[in-house]
Amino acid sequence: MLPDLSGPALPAAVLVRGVASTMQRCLREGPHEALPIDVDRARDQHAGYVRAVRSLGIEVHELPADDACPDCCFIEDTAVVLGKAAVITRPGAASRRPEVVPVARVLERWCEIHRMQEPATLDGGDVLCAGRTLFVGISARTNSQGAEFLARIAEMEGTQTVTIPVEGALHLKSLCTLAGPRLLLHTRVLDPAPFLARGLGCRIVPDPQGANVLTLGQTVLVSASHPATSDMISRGLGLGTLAVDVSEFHKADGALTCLSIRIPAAGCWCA
Ligand code: CIR
Repeated sequence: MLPDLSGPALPAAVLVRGVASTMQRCLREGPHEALPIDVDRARDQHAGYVRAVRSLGIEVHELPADDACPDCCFIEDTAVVLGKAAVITRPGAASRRPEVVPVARVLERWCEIHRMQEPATLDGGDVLCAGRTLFVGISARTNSQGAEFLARIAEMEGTQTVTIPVEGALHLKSLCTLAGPRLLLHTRVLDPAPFLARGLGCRIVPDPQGANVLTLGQTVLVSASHPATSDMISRGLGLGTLAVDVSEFHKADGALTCLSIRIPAAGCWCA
């Protein structure tokens, strides 16, 4: 079934995963790499994120953290849900591969499962679904075999795939996300040409690290660390925003989308 692009794009449910007590040992290479991570604060912020999602009337399923997986709260990277299909990824970082096991077990309840195999690698942070087009970043974490695997499943769901080379950022969605099925918010360093070519409107966000927002229905969740971006979205674009403090996750190269997997309602698009 092709997704309905006129609807409110509210996911049927969202999966999140708790913060490991070992989170200080997570993978990091971004601008905040040297800053210590406060795990208790990260847990409070995670609870705030869950509250914000629930406040929109969305059902949230929380998987417990695993201390053997310091990055486990970044659940987005472990699976991509497309219509009735869920692709269980093979994350680009070997240390993150065990994270997929409990995620697959939960998604099995709702979706038809497709497991990515070696040598394919893909992180969900590299996948941006804009209505009937899937943009997949080819990055240090996602290779062309991973993108091809996903493209085959997407095609069965009526969605075409376009690959985008990602440089100077961890994932494609570190550089751009959607404020609606046809509106891309991106940083200055991303070339919008492939998105414009497929009919998307493109707007630059003022904060260099501010492009990762999470659109849920009519509301755009924005990091409280990026007030100028929030202002641009609310005043400039006239969209409803909700500021969420995710500063501890920024220190680990994460932001808003990475903390959840969105399960679209039947026949609907969601970010
Ligand atoms: C990592 O390097 O894999 C984690 N520390 C951060 C992952 C963020 N994921 C995402 O934005 N989708």
